Amino acid sequence: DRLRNELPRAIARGELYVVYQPVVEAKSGELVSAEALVRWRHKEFGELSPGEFLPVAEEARLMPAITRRVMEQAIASLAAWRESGLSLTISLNISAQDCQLYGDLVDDLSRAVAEHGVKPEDVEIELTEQSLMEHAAEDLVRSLCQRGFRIALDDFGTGYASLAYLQRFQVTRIKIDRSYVARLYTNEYYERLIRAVMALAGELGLEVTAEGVETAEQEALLRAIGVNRLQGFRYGRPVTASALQEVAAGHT
Ligand code: G
Ligand code: G
Ligand code: MN
Ligand code: NA
Repeated sequence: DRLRNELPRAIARGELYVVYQPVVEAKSGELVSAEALVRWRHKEFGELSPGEFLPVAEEARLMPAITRRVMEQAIASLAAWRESGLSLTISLNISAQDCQLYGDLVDDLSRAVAEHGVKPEDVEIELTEQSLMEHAAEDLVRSLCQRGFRIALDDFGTGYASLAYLQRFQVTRIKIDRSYVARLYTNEYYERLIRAVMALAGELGLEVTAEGVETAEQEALLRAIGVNRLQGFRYGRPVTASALQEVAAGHT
């Protein structure tokens, strides 16, 4: 189909770009981090979301080419924020296909942070349970940790064998999938589930971020439960790097 044919050139021409969604500290409400999310500015179709073109990229085995550019742009943005006095961290999504095919990922990422003068500790890599099931994931995660990058388990609760993976991989953060947050007030079960995740995280010394926070009620409950960080439309939609800087200015 058309997207499939156009994607390689779109990547080469830089039609893919990165937007950043704010992440706040639950206690203070302070902006502390941002998640990098890829977009495609298509000449005819306008802005395409990952849901529309990442499946095409997977099929064409183009995820590593995309991830390379997302990493480069995101690290450059992180450096720009920090130069302007904004002390944020950043998180990047790595797909299962990256684990399989992107052999130079850690080298490329290390080079990017070195070139831009940022610390690996300020870069968090989000992997899904599906990614961790890849054979190559164990070496990849170990090598990322050795270089000082942080590891987050994304979309927590939507995959398999989460508990085993928390032990086996050096995960430092769990991101609770937004489907759980969305159901918080529809069913008491979900509140108990998030409390259970917090207890588990406490035992294992992990931090927890809740995704998809939209309402004041959700925020109040998640804060009361002790979730560390909050992300969602309540704090902002994904925006360009410079727009995030303005969000931060309004924040303080
Ligand atoms: O930005 P949006 O809310 O539409 O993101 C949809 C999904 O696409 C998210 O679940 C996210 O994990 C995934 N995604 C967004 N950007 C990237 C990226 O750069 N790499 C990978 N692997 N996944 C991404
Ligand atoms: O990495 P992940 O797959 O979780 O990507 C986050 C996705 O969730 C993005 O597509 C983003 O646009 C979306 N998103 C972020 N915040 C919210 C929110 O508060 N509500 C909803 N419905 N979606 C959100
Ligand atoms: Mn994510
Ligand atoms: Na997620």
